[in-house]
Amino acid sequence: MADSLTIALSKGRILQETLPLLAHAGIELTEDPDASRKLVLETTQPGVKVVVVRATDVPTYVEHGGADVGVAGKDVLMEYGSRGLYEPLDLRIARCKLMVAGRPDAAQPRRPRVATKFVNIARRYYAGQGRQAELIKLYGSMELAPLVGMADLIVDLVDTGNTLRANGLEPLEHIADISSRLVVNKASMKVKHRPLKALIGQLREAVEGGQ
Ligand code: PRT
Ligand code: MG
Repeated sequence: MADSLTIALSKGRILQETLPLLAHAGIELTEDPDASRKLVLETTQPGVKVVVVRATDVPTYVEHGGADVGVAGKDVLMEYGSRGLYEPLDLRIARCKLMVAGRPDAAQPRRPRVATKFVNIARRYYAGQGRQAELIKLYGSMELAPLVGMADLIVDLVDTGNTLRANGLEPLEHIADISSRLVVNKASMKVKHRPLKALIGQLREAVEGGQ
């Protein structure tokens, strides 16, 4: 029982990019997650399960013991506030940048309206710079807000920049470099120290091997 582990992952790029790292640790899914509607997936290691949750729910599952470990973007962790979690390893996957973006030549008011799903990050960023901003919370498609005149700026993740460009926006200020991190439940780290230490070690090896 002490060797059982539950791993929280989100579907999409985090699942896809984490699976090769887990394979290096000898953990492989026994069924195709894309072909399955199951939320609990068995693996080739008896006792080791993968649970599939929303990306923004990963820290909650891990902090509250719904999973022993998880993989979450640094953006999600910065927004969540990850004091209740250990963050032992940068997996260097799902990399992108958190940026302020807007129309290339728009004059900015002294107190711009900033639309974002990252309101905590944006609040800290503007406060840290001693600048004012009116934050508007959205849950997706932030790029739309400046186009319909609802916001002057957005704070969003940028990878290739194609999404911004397609909407007549450009990156203006860099807030943080983002990659996904392994997070661990604090109680699990004590109670399941041996299997977790082994897992973290093998994942570190996979990351450093450039997998
Ligand atoms: O989709 P869902 O609402 O379920 O959740 P989610 O959007 O949080 O999950 P998902 O799987 O889309 O993203 C999970 C994690 O991947 C994020 O928390 C980031 O840490 C990381 N990541 C890496 C990205 C990107 N790259 C990325 N490009 N997450 C989102 N994007 C989006 C971005 O928001 C924008 O809409 O892609 C668009 C920009 O991409 P480019 O290439 O056009 O610049
Ligand atoms: Mg998404």
